Amino acid sequence: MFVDYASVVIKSGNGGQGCVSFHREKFKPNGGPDGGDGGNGGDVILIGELGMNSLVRYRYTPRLFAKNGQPGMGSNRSGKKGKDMVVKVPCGTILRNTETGEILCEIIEPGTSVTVARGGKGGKGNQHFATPTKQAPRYAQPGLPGVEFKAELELKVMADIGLVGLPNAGKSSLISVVSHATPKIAGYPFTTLNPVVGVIELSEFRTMVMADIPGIIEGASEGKGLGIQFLKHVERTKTLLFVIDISPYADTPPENAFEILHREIESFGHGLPEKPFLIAANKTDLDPDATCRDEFSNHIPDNLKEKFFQISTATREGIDQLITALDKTLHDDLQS
Ligand SMILES: Nc1nc2c(ncn2[C@@H]2O[C@H](COP(=O)(O)OP(=O)(O)OP(=O)(O)O)[C@@H](O)[C@H]2O)c(=O)[nH]1
Ligand SMILES: [Mg+2]
Repeated sequence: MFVDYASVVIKSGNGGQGCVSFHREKFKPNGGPDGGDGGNGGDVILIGELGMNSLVRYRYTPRLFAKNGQPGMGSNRSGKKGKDMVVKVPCGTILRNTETGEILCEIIEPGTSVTVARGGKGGKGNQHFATPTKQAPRYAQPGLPGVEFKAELELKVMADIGLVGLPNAGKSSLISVVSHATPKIAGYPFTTLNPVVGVIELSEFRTMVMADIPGIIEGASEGKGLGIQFLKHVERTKTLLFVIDISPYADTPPENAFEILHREIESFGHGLPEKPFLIAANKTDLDPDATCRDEFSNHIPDNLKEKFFQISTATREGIDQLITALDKTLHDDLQS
């Protein structure tokens, strides 16, 4: 199941109580105050996790509670800090306060961490309150309470490039050859059920992020197949890449596939039809004499010819040229 939404309760830990205690030792009456401080309560921290692509675990464990700080003890021993609650989330997750609707944070990069609820401060032990006139204070601070609120986690996959294609076109195969992503690949439709994100390494330490989403079929906008709700995951991408199976074994002729994809994107709207795009004609290894791809290419209007790339994820033919072109499209988009 792919879950891109979870209602949770966030609670940071309470600070531990400061301690009232006096030093005791044989033959040393009236030892001074030695009550230790309470430990601070644990924080609730969101952290972006590479390779995670669903919020499903928070449907089952919605209570994101950090631990309370331990109380202080005698002999100046401080209480332990409460354990933080580290909440791993997929990149592209936002956290919203349910009551106010305020967006508290957005995790974009893997490894980014944001403290969303700070633990209460531990109380000071009585050792801090001794004064020349009051050498035996019987007072220590209580710990401060943590914070608690209801919130919503919501995921929208973040990527530069969104792969759009019919089932079996080879979208997952493409992301697996250009990045370290390891999606499931198989020769039956709807192999991909959850969006998968892969990072493509370019020269000079630059990267671009690609999102593989489930296949779209004709009528998806009316709910056929897995529907088009997954297109919302490419809403935030800058460029779309239509992946089209041009092999003689394709279930749908490539020119029809291209039209279907365009129609479904139009029905979905949300800015997708206006996005720049490229077309990857995949599985050229199954078209050795180039008849299929030439025929498809003849159907492509002249003004789209420069967007047309022939690739094979099996032999890697044309992959480097495609990556270079995607990089350029992103670059041009940035400058415009
Ligand atoms: N010969 C050949 N087979 C390919 C190529 N690319 C993908 N395939 C095969 O096509 C089938 C479908 O590949 P996937 O990558 O799972 O396709 P998909 O578009 O992700 O499919 P869904 O997730 O179902 O939408 C698999 O059996 C792949 O091995 C290619 O370039 N050449
Ligand atoms: Mg797939």
